[in-house]
Amino acid sequence: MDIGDMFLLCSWPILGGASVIWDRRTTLLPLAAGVMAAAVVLLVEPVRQFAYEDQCFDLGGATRTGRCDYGTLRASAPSGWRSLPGAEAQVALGLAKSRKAELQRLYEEADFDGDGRLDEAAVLIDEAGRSYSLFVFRQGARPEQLTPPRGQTGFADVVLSAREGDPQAGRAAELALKTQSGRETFVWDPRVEVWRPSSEAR
Ligand SMILES: [Ca+2]
Repeated sequence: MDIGDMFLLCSWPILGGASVIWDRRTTLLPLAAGVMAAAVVLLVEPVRQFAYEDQCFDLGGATRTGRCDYGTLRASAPSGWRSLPGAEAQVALGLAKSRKAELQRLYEEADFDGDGRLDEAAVLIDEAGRSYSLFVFRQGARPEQLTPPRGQTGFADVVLSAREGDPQAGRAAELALKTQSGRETFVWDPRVEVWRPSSEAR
């Protein structure tokens, strides 16, 4: 046995051990990567959900079963129209469904005419899915359509907001529809019981 054979004989256990470690590493590496990916998902998802709930709350909604909810229209929608949450409304109009769309506010509830009864306002979608329009449902009154039907263009940016009137402060109720091109405001005139439109540039 020469020096070369001696070296091979001595190094064999070392090489063998190294190969076992390497085999384990090749087996453990994907496992470790999987565990890390799962940990990231487990950490990121609650943070994402918390941010979504926070946004929903800031917009005046509440999350139910993980989705933002602004309330449901109790009044009967006029024939040919329906009230849908943001994401469903976007899909009905042929737009892509998205998490952001779930935060789109299309419903408001307040006492607009100051008679002590809660009234409702909603952006409704026509049954054919071709247009949307703003309606008000005051208790004891017929539904009022405040805007003409409009197509899907810019609908993803539409947001409804309302402000209850305060007769003591001389402030009338107001409905606002934020759109792509600006903000349309409708002010309640209690003397003649009509909504007066006024447009403001963004
Ligand atoms: Ca009322």
